[in-house]
Amino acid sequence: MKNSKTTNQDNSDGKQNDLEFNKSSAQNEFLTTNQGVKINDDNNSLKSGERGPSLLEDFILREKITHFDHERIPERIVHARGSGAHGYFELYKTMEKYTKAGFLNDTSIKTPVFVRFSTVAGSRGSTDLARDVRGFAVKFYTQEGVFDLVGNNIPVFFIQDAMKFPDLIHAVKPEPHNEIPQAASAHDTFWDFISLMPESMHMIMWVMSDRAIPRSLRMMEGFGVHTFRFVNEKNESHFVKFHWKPKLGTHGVAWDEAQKISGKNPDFHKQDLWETIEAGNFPEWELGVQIIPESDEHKFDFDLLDPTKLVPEELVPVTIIGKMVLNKNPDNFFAETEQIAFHPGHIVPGIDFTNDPLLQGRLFSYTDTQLSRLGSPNFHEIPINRTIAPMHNNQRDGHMRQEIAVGKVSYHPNSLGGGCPFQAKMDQGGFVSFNERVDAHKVRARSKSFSDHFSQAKLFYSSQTPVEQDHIASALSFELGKVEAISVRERMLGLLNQVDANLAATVGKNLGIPVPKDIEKPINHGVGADDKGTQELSKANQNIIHSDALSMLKNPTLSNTIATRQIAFLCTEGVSANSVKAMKTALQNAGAKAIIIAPHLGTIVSEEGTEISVDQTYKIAASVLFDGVFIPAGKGIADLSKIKEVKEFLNDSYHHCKFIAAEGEGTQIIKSNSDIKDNDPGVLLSDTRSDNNLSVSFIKALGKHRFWEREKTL
Ligand code: HDE
Repeated sequence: MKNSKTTNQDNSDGKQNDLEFNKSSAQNEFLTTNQGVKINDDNNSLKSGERGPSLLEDFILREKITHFDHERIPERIVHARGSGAHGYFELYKTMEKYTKAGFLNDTSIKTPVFVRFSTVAGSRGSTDLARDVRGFAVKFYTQEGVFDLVGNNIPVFFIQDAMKFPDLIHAVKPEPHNEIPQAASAHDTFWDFISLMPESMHMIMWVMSDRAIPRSLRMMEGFGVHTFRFVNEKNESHFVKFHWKPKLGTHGVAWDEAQKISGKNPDFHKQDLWETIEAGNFPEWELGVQIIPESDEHKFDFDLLDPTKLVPEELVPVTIIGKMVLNKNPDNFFAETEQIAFHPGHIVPGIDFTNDPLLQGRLFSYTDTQLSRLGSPNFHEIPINRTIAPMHNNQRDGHMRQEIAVGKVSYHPNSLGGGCPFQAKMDQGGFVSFNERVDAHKVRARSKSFSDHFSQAKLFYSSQTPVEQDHIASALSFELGKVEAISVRERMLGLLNQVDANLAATVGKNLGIPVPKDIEKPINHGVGADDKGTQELSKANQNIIHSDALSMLKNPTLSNTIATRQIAFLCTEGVSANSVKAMKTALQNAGAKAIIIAPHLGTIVSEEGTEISVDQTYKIAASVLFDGVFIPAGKGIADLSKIKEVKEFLNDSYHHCKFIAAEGEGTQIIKSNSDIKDNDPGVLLSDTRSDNNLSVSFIKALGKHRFWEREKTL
């Protein structure tokens, strides 16, 4: 029954209760075995005499060790490294013109969600700051069943057909003979594969950009990647692309910084997400859709079914329809973040698939993978995976079945069970696939309309600012510099040359090899046999050579907020408490956090004689873990020059293009550092103590995130 679609029911509570039911706490309880027998001694195994052999009959020891032996489950074959959070989705305006999905029709419904962010290539224990695509998977617990939007932070993908996915992943994972390198694409097998797959060039531009090294999971865009369908009550279909736009803007870090963060704090993103949610600074994203009428399917000079292409926002604007707020950390990482099972095939009435051949392959893969990862077709019964919609069917048994299905009828049709459970008609909320007409020959081929691999790679590259283009060239030089096979490097230069000749020349110079004149023919994937693709596309975006939305620095939705940014205050005994307080208050009022760093923990005594609590020492703190740095005034501040970590801190901040501010005596620390140019516009100095103008300009500067222009002077 389509029962509660129009009711104003707070579903977030519904899900919480469902999960609550499975929670356990040992507070004020006896220790027991799994069978509920109270344990008298949990420190000693049962032995034949105090110094004798352990006895096989020790059911308590055996139960404990056996359970321990099986605590690990296989990690995800891709996206193993992840961080998750609970939250909710709220709709701003009804989308009923396009879709009948209840949670996208009724603005009074608050839909609970669980989101899992991930890297792709690394193992479960790998670093957060690997250069990689980030998974952005959202499970909506809607009143009509579970809808999973299993996307990435990049709107396109490496390959066009599911057939190539195992090859792509084999190529990027550590090389099989020596299991090196972990969580990195900078190695021969990855670039060998890519150099033979021109269709990956658009995605490669994104992965070599700073999108692949985000500052925070909270500062990434998300994309559904494939074209999906919205289907309305009249059974009309529109194509739809999904976008998540972060309220905090989209920001990356410097590559050298990413590598250092991986050493200083490999859990940087996981911890950042956890701590901001604990602090009540709930991250938010707005959900946007690009909607394309069925009649416009062939209007573009790319194919909507090709997952290596995006629809430029200049051609089809993104309409913002709602927001997602993440407001609760999981209680148990394993039970929730690890056991959650996403699937692009989890859709609800009103949403449907297209024939994107990558999406079609995914529709098989995700149930299949849970069978080996979670071990049973009953993974939907794990609390985090349960639907909040009523669930009844004739599926039975299997490993670890939780439900006790009563009665003898487990088949349809039946008369002995009164015909229950009933099939739902379409107007009762039954899912009916969109009745797309398909009339074609059975072929193993790729559509001709998929064969332009470079136009959008060029569009992406040319839409970047010069700084962003430099970062792409540096990333490619790093990655290909780690490749040993010269032939692979050469082949890559040939492909890059088709994106941008200057880019290829810069990378070639760094690699010490000329850009090859004869470009190797791309591998032929059997393009051209499909009848649909032979249609002439009408080249609607031929004129788009620039799209600001593709650049992180020019993106019109760029946010200048400094909310939740971490600013390091370099302090020591004799620092001015007034100077610290004035800047700290100004930053806090703007939503940022001041972290007091000093030679020792506990408290330091200020110039004014008051005590200041210390958050971190110079042994723990590192510039790469902060967004900006401030050196306060104070008679004792000159002592900072005696602390060797301070120089490293400031130099790293400077090299990573962070904004640096100092006032009063603090300015001397900058002026005496020969590695820092004190006339650099990103270095803000003031001789005045507790300078209000300084804090105003520092906050404004921090809102720009980085002073990337400095790179030219380094
Ligand atoms: Fe996935 N992918 N994928 N993928 N994917 C998995 O499913 C797969 C693809 C994505 O946080 C696996 O439960 C195939 C595109 C995310 O749990 C697996 C193909 C996009 C996550 C799988 C793709 C994604 C996965 C591994 C090509 C962006 C993590 C464990 C046909 C739109 C979800 C699992 C989480 C996870 C297969 C391509 C996103 C093996 C076969 C394109 C965010 O089933």
